[in-house]
Amino acid sequence: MLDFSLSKEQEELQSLVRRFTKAEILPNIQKWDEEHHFDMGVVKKLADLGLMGVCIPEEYGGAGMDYNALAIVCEELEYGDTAYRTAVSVHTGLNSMTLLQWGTEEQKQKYLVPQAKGEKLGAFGLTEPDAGSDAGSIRTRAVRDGDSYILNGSKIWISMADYADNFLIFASVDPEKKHRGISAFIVERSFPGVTTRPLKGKLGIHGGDTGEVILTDVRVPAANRLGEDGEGFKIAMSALDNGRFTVAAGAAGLTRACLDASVEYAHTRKTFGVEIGRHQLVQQMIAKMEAGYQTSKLLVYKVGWLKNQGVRNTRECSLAKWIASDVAYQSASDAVQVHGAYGYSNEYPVERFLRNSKALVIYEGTREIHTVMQAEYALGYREDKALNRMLPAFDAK
Ligand code: COS
Repeated sequence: MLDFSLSKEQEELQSLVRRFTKAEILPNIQKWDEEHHFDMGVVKKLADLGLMGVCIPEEYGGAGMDYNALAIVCEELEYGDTAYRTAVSVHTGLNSMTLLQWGTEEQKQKYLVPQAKGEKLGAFGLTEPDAGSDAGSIRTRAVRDGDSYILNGSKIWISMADYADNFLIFASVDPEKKHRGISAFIVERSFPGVTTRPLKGKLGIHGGDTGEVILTDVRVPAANRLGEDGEGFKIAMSALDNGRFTVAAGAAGLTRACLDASVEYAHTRKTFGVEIGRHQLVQQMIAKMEAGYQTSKLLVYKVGWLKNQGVRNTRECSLAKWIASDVAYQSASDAVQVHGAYGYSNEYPVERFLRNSKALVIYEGTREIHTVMQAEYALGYREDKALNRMLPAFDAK
């Protein structure tokens, strides 16, 4: 059966997050963006509503909804601002869902439960100054020492670095084995030797937190290793299958924000004696936003549908992330164009949309990485193997 409708529960969730964004984010976001302020009060309220672990099963402290519920949360939050969707992406998509997929029961009880409840915040540390797209080349080292590992290295472009309680850190236990020598570790901020510092000078997401995580002789118990030694690269990639899903869903929200702002402006601004919405070249930009929004949503919900069945969705997720982020970037650029000179100033939100949208085409796999992946799938050079641990299917009981 093919069903494009939202369930009653999903509709209620959508209207809850829509109201939340309208009340808590939209009235403040321009000021927060100007002041480079990330508001933890918003995260606290999201946690109180159960939205920091919406698709985590109830037995692990989450709201127990399906994976498309996470897409709904991300779309609605990014309608307000990319910063808050990014917080959910790293906390739920990249960290908590990875614990759900790969964690032992003990690790889930200790780390996933408080994260799903939003009592603790999670982040994800893969990227390094010299390893972004080429994630298999990370240099952070983990050396076994009795029943722990000693970690040294640094991670960069880490969203929520300054606020997270727990990091999922990827480090090499055997550099000669390249990507097969990487392991994954749950690292608490409180572990001696962990320091973070914010990154300055970003083009966009001024209302969000991005930083560096520096690890200096950090002793991590072996019990905090996720999966086996050498499984870290697969764990990172499977985490990205969830993170990219949240980015794609958020991108749809950003595109909808561009569309709504452009439609409103096109009705109010007049040139040549008519509102600019009557001009066909403006209509063309608006039509492309509408088509892009609908296309993005179809791709995103298909990925959620696959996740609900517990099947691998790397290919579909990469496609959704690539298309939805490209659409958001193009829509934001066109939204500025529709607004003309006013769009170039912060009197209207579209300049923020344009600055924020650029991040979407870069993080969690650049446009170019996803283009190559799609070509490799189509050409038969890339094939997804079965994994020993899958994200659990959604049990609709
Ligand atoms: N889930 C689980 N395992 C995966 C996987 C996934 N989604 N994707 C790949 N793997 C496994 C493969 O099965 C392969 O296993 P074996 O070693 O047993 O053969 C291994 O990981 C290596 O995969 P692959 O051959 O696909 O690696 P490549 O070097 O060809 O490509 C790309 C990897 C470029 C696709 C990858 O490095 C990538 O996505 N880079 C972008 C990183 C990124 O998004 N960074 C953003 C960080 S967050 S801001």
